[in-house]
Amino acid sequence: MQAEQTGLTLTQHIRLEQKAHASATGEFSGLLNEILVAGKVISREVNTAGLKAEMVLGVTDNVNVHGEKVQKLDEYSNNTIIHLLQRCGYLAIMGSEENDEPITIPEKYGKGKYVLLLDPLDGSSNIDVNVSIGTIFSIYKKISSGESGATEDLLQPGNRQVAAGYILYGSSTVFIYTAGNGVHGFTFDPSVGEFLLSHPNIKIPQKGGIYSVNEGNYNLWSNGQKKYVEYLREIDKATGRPYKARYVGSMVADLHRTLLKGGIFMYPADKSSPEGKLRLGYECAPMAFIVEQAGGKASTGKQRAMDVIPAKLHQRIPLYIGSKEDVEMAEKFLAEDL
Ligand code: AHM
Ligand code: MG
Repeated sequence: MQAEQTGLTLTQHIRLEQKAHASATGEFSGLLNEILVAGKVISREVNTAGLKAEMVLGVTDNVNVHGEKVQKLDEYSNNTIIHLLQRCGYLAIMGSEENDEPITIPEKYGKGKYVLLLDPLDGSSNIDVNVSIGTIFSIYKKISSGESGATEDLLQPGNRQVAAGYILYGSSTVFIYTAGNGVHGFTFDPSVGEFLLSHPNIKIPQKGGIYSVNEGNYNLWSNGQKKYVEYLREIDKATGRPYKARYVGSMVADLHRTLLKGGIFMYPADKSSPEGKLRLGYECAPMAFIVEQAGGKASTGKQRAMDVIPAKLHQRIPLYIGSKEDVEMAEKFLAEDL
C-alpha cells in the first residue's frame, strides 16, 4: 500500500473514485455510504448475536420465496437494510433474497436513479454456529421510464452493473467493492468505527490450488462435473495437483478466500437443482463483477455469468467462479461431459 493510502477510509475512497468521473453528482457515493452504514449495523448484531441468542438466533415462523425457513438474523438484516435504504433518496426500487416481490420506495422519502439488489445475510446455515456470513449487493441504473422503477430494472444482465460488493462478517469485518475500476477491500476497525483500506486493487491469481464445492452432492452431478473434480484430486506435481479442498458453505467467505488466494468456487447444476442453487441477481452477478474486475472469470459452465439475462427476480444459475485458468478448465470438462 502506498503511504498516502494509509488510514484511507472507505468513505474517502468512494469520494476519490467518484471525483474522477466528471458527471458524478454525489448520489452514487451517497448510496454506497448508506450501504456501509447498514453493514456496520448488521456487523454489530452478528458480532453480539450469541449474547442475545433468544432474540437474534434461531428460526422465525416465516418461510421465504425459496421455501427456506427464515433465520431471525436474516429477517433482522433484511429489515435493517431495507428501512435504511428506502429512506436514502437515491433508489427507485430494490430486490432482496428475502422478499418475493420487488421492494418499492415510499413516496415520502423521494426516489433516485439507482436500483439495488441484495442478499442481506448470505450463508444462513452458518448463522447459529459462529461461522463467517455476509451481505452481498449489486447496483444498477434505472432503465424504466417511470419514477418508481419497475421489475425490468431488476432484470438487467450483470454486465450493466454500476457497482457491486460484499461485507464479510468473519474473524474481522471486511467490505469489498468494485465500481468498475478494480476491486478494493477495507477492514473494519471497531475502535474508530470505520472501514480502513487494507486490500487496495485486489488481483486474483490466474491459476490457484484450491477447489470449493459441496461434494456431498457428488452423486447428483453430471459426468463432466464429476470428472473435473476427480481431475483436481489427481496427483500431478507439474500442474499443482492435487488441489486443496475448502468449503465453508457461505458463498461470501468461500469467494473471499478464492479472490485472495485463487482457485475455483462452484455451485453446479445437479439432478435435484437443475438450474443450480445460487441466485443470479444478488449472489452470482455481483460476485462475477468483482471477480472479473480482479482479473478472474465467472461462468455458468457454458457462458459468461454476467451475460445471462434474468427472466425473473429470483432466478438461479450454475456458477463456476475464480481464477481464469481454473474456470476455463472446468468449462472444458463440462463441455466434454464424458
Ligand atoms: P442462503 O442465501 O440461503 O444462505 O444460501 C446460499 C448459500 C451460499 O452462501 C452457499 O455457497 C450455499 O448456499 C451453500 O449451499 P449448500 O449448503 O447446499 O452447500
Ligand atoms: Mg444467499
